[in-house]
Amino acid sequence: APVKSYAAVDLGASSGRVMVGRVGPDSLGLTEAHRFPNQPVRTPEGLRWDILALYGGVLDGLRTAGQVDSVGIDSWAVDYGLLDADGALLGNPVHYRDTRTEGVAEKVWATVPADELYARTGLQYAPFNTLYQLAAARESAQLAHAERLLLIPDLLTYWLTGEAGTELTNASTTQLIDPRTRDWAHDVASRLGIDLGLFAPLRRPGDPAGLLRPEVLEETGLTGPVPVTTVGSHDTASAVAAVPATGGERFAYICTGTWSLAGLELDAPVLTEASRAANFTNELGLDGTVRYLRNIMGLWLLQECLRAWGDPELTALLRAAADVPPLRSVVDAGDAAFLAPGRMPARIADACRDSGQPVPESPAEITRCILDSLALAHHRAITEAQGLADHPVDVVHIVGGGTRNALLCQLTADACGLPVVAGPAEAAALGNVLVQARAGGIVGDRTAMRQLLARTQPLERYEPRGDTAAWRAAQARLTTR
Ligand code: ADP
Ligand code: LRH
Repeated sequence: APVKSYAAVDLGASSGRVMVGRVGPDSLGLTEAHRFPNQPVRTPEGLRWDILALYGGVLDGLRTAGQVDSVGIDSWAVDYGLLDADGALLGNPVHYRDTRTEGVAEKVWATVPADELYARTGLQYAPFNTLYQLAAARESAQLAHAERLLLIPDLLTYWLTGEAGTELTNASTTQLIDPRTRDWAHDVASRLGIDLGLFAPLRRPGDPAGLLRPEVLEETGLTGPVPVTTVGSHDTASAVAAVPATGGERFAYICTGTWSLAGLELDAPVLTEASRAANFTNELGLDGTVRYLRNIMGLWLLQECLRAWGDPELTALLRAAADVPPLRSVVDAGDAAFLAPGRMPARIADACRDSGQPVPESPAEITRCILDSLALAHHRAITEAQGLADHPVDVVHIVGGGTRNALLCQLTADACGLPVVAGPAEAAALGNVLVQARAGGIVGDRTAMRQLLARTQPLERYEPRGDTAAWRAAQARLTTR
């Protein structure tokens, strides 16, 4: 039986990687060709992605990956580059943690009220949704000169192939898509003066996205033609596609990395007022599915602390955190107050003090506070999602880099009172690879993709320990202030 090779470019907020997946009808292997840091830069204008360094990393990775049957690209959501009439990039893409969107939402809601916006787009409120970024940029010279807007994976695809498109799962994070029709919300855009003509035509996972340009072939040493295939270009869409749930399982998922994205895969969006109040989002997944989930600050909290502490060794720190008494103090890991970079240990200490809890001091204590808080937020999101969507689950799948953190996985099982199946760690890359393989006819439908993952990927199972009373008490310390 044929085995094909696919390059998955997966750009996370903390690192970018080019992975090579080898897929046969009953086999799936993944190796890392190249990993490179993703280091945003604070310029006089604000926080910017170093898009040229990322593109350089992609080219280096493709060179190392060697000859492949196809290439797919996914990255973090919502951000974009603007192109002028010549197709040239206008400035460095703005980072979603940049402060330019502060206070913008209120202005948007004066035109389209928040409840109406939710009913039309199903998207959570987050200051960085593309809609608010575009509203913030409204008067800018850059936007005035722009002819095209390309989301980050679409921008890199354009640089690799010369062809422009807008991939649907990632487009669903702009807040300009109607999750019921899976098409643009034209009325919302026009009322806000957002020109949907900036966006290239919609593409769906599996659609062809062009061929590597001759210059790219030359630079990477690959022999053409090498097609680029549209994948679930939102990293979370690719990661959810790679949840190794076996048929019939009633599951919730948590994609853990810089963020924790915790929720359910549904057939239809939940657009109720209760869902809006709980700030759940309805993003689009593979094959018209809905990713009904909540954004939780995730391991960003720990990443920022590590940076403040001069990057100590993680394994030793996690071992020490495991020995700290549990649930001494917790913070609300869903609180957007933790969005911006900087001073993270102090901000966590402040949040504990303000809620009348002991203040964690050592790195081990602060790390334990973060992991307890994430587990608590995971539990809360999964519990609320089940209620709001009327969709009970029996098991929680954790995928992404956080599966390498056994303490976090165990605490999540404990807090949820449910078994956790952890893995794969490189879920986004695997989802990316499998959509390419499906387009190439190597694997079948979504269920077949998941069964292949469950058969081939190493997974870790965590059973819940103790009862959930201590977790409920900790939650009460946060919600009854
Ligand atoms: P992103 O895609 O958002 O850049 P990843 O899915 O790569 O994030 O996950 C990165 C996170 O995974 C890190 O912040 C770290 O907390 C965790 N992680 C990575 N490797 C390990 C490890 N060996 N032990 C514990 N945690 C790890
Ligand atoms: C995770 C992610 C998440 C978005 C955020 C901006 O990488 O794509 O799904 O909400 O970045």
